[in-house]
Amino acid sequence: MKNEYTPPKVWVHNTDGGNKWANINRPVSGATHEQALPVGEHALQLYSLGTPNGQKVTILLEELLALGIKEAEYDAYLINIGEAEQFSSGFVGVNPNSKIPALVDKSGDDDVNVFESASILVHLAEKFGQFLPKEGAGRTQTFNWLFWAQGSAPFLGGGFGHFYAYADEKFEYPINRFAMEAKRQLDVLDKQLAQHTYVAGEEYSIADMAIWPWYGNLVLGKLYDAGEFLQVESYTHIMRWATMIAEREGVQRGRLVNRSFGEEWEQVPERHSAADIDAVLKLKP
Ligand SMILES: N[C@@H](CCC(=O)N[C@@H](CS)C(=O)NCC(=O)O)C(=O)O
Repeated sequence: MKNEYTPPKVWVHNTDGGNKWANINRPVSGATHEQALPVGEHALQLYSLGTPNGQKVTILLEELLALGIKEAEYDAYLINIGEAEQFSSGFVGVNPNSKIPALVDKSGDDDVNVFESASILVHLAEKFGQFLPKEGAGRTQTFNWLFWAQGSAPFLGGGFGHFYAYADEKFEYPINRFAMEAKRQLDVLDKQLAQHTYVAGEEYSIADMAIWPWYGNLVLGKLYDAGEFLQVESYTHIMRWATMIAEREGVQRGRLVNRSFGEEWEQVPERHSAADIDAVLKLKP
């Protein structure tokens, strides 16, 4: 394929020609404006959006609440990344990396800021003693797959999803490269799920909660509309697992939180109590 672009000697930030998603980023970090974050009444304050990375955390919180753990009650505020809200001074104060999800745990003497979705999952799983084995091979296996998700999903989202679904122009080279990697990852996961009920073994864990929002949503046709292109039906073990996880009440509730897109019955932009989700689920056809 002919390369039409010759990189200049020094890269220059060019905002022409990008789409909405290309243009929200800058080559520097830090706040662009002064704006404090809202704070609710619960010990856990979540600042997020219902993308796959955001869903990981709200699924875990709803699973903890489903177990009857009242200390897992949380306020979830919407951070609209399309409107640059991740660059407010308040958000940057919690997460210097300006990406959702971010959590403030106010349960102790000092507030604890937690960012990176996997760090939030581990923080909450350890705090409440759930969904992460306390020791041994099961704990390591859970971490293996949790970190697999953190390392792999950016190729699915930032790579395949960006070029296949979001980029205004479709380029063969990056779509080919990232489709191949997405299918390789799906094959890795399919083979693991051929041997085990859940991703990290026979127990449901934070590894499933990290992986389902990306790879589960993808095979169930809820991400990028790429099912036919990637032939997702052929990953029968992922399909079995994705369908089983989708039936969990905690997952059905958690995936709606901080969602401001999709069907009306799927949107719970802010959550302060169970009633916020109940009210929206009543609209489900
Ligand atoms: N590795 C991070 C990735 C988080 C991430 O990429 N968040 C995206 C939304 S899914 C975001 O906030 N993007 C805003 C931006 O890039 O400015 C995590 O797992 O928490």
